[in-house]
Amino acid sequence: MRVFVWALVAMAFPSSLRAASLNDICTPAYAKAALPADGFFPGLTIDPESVQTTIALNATYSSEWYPTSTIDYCNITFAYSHDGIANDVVHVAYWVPAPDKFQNRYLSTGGGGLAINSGPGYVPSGVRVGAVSGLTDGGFGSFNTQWDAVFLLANNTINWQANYMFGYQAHHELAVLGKEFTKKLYGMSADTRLYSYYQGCSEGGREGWSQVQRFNDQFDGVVAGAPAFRYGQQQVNHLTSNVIQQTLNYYPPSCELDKIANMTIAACDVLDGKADGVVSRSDLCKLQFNVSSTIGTPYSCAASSGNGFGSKPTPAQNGTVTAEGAAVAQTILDGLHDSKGRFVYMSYQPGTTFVDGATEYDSTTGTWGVSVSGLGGEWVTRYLELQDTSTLSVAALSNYTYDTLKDLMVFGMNKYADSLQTTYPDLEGFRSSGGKVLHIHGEQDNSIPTGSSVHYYESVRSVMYGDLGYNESVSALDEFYRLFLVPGGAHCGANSYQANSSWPQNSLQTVIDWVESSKAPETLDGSGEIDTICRWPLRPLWTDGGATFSCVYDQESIDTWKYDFNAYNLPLY
Ligand SMILES: *[C@@H]1O[C@H](CO)[C@@H](O)[C@H](O)[C@H]1NC(C)=O
Ligand SMILES: *[C@@H]1O[C@H](CO)[C@@H](O)[C@H](O)[C@H]1NC(C)=O
Ligand SMILES: *[C@@H]1O[C@H](CO)[C@@H](O)[C@H](O)[C@H]1NC(C)=O
Ligand SMILES: *[C@@H]1O[C@H](CO)[C@@H](O)[C@H](O)[C@H]1NC(C)=O
Ligand SMILES: *[C@@H]1O[C@H](CO)[C@@H](O)[C@H](O)[C@H]1NC(C)=O
Ligand SMILES: *[C@@H]1O[C@H](CO)[C@@H](O)[C@H](O)[C@H]1NC(C)=O
Ligand SMILES: *[C@@H]1O[C@H](CO)[C@@H](O)[C@H](O)[C@H]1NC(C)=O
Ligand SMILES: *[C@@H]1O[C@H](CO)[C@@H](O)[C@H](O)[C@H]1NC(C)=O
Ligand SMILES: *[C@@H]1O[C@H](CO)[C@@H](O)[C@H](O)[C@H]1NC(C)=O
Ligand SMILES: [Ca+2]
Repeated sequence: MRVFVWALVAMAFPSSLRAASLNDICTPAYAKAALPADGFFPGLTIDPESVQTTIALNATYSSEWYPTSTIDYCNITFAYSHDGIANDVVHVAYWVPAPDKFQNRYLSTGGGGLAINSGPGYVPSGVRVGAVSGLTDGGFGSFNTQWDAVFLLANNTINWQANYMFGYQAHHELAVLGKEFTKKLYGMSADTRLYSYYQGCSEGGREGWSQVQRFNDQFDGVVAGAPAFRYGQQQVNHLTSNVIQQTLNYYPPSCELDKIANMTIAACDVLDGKADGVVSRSDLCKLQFNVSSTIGTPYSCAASSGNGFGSKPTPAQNGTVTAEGAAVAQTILDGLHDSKGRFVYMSYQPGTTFVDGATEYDSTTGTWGVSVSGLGGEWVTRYLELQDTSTLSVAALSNYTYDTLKDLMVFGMNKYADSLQTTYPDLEGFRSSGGKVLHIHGEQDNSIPTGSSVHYYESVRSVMYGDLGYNESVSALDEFYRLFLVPGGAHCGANSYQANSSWPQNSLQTVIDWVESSKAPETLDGSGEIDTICRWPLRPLWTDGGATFSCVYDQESIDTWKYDFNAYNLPLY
């Protein structure tokens, strides 16, 4: 039966000819005939009967990651399994453009948080530029099943297959299968080049880097936003604000921390030379703003039902900023230090809101207390303690010190060194294969420190070009790896607290131009009130009262982004 269908399809649509329309290719029979051949990817077996196709016409998508677009596509899904693993099913979905819109491109898209895909979040970005655009379910059960649902086989027993699939393997398979499927689907001749790309942010940024660090010629161009890499540190770091409050024994009312953030924004806005409500130079803010200056300022907030990142309902509040509140904020901004005062991990930039520092109001006692960070808590209970729970209890946290956090960071970094840490700094293989990476991070990210990206850039620079002078090594990196910090940008998007901030909406097109037309981006288009985003290590600066803009080299500012992680005996890349 299978052979018969193949023969029929092959006759109807000879692979050397392009199909006429999206309707023609959007059938299970046509898609089946384009599946990678048996043995194409040793160890994987594709199930031809699993193929499903869904056509969508005139569908409009909007995102901060690509201009609003109306597209036609066919969503083609199929399943495969890993040889030797019982009950293993991995689903992949590819959004396929019409044959006359196809531009010899393939795009993989990434996930966020504990999800390995973003559903329809990024795939339109590829379809609109003529790319087949893929996503994977990692083998976790369905496109909507998150990794944490399958990470443990039982309490104390890790599902290592799921761990490595999340870490990097699923994306490798998605891309290798996707590229072959694309070539066959459109009947590309052997000498026609298929360009391959990746786009993702947060966990999706980490997934992008996981590929760049391992699979040299898999992607020609990668857009990696705010990567959740240095995973062992990153996830535990969400608990740092909780432990600081506990150690200083002060739990600021939500309105007090919000006021401190707003006053920081108001004071630091102008340091970049333009009063636009955007802190474009958080490094100058770090050098010049003293949180103590907020002490005594009145604040008031209306009652709120809570919003985002698990924050809790809050009552109507008024008060004045206290010395204790300012001390908590300053200690958070200083980053995690161990009991010997050694530096363990960096914090968010000043001007960000204190999401990890959210506290919880107890209406019975009328007091504020700890609200354990969900991302940080689940990392500890499920991934480090191997218990099937997403909640770290307040009682358990009450035992934690700064040293506990450091120990948890080191434990996780080591345990998942080859799957999740994702900071391998030698990119020579990727470079020599001709790959290009566009690395983007909001300078006011409150979930993944902006400095985390700067530090990785610095690790790559020093590992690959440590024998060159600073500017010479930056020039060498410029050939294939460019980092852009988005002024005022929050976590993977514009910042609601800095309304004139924006997000570069053309990043995929930018990396395409770099790869296909050798147009390396000097700056990025900010797609908003701030239209130019400087390339690291250059920093934005307005002069003449905001009339003149330039990207400047400022050594004192650059130095604020250099970290000496002296709490570790090994280099922390
Ligand atoms: C899609 O939009 C175009 C232009 O507006 C229109 O001509 C076409 O009929 C629409 N197709 C469908 C399927 O709605
Ligand atoms: C693609 O199609 C599959 C199967 O119909 C569906 O489960 C999935 O949600 C679709 N994915 C997207 C991103 O549209
Ligand atoms: C944002 O920019 C607009 C236009 O330049 C300006 O009128 C407005 O005051 C700015 N917003 C803030 C909060 O500064
Ligand atoms: C911030 O101000 C306080 C109070 O004036 C002062 O004690 C502290 O040293 C200042 N910090 C810095 C880094 O200047
Ligand atoms: C501030 O709190 C006091 C005492 O709880 C209350 O009387 C007053 O109405 C509050 N003011 C505002 C602006 O909420
Ligand atoms: C697994 O651990 C969780 C959290 O400690 C616990 O609630 C659950 O009962 C345990 N499951 C089994 C089967 O023991
Ligand atoms: C806190 O630490 C003490 C001493 O190590 C231990 O006995 C206790 O069980 C811990 N409490 C929690 C809730 O983990
Ligand atoms: C790097 O070049 C800039 C000019 O772009 C110059 O101002 C700076 O001093 C140089 N830095 C070093 C460390 O040589
Ligand atoms: C801080 O600013 C935001 C808007 O940017 C506003 O919604 C909020 O009420 C302010 N918070 C305080 C405490 O003033
Ligand atoms: Ca500004």
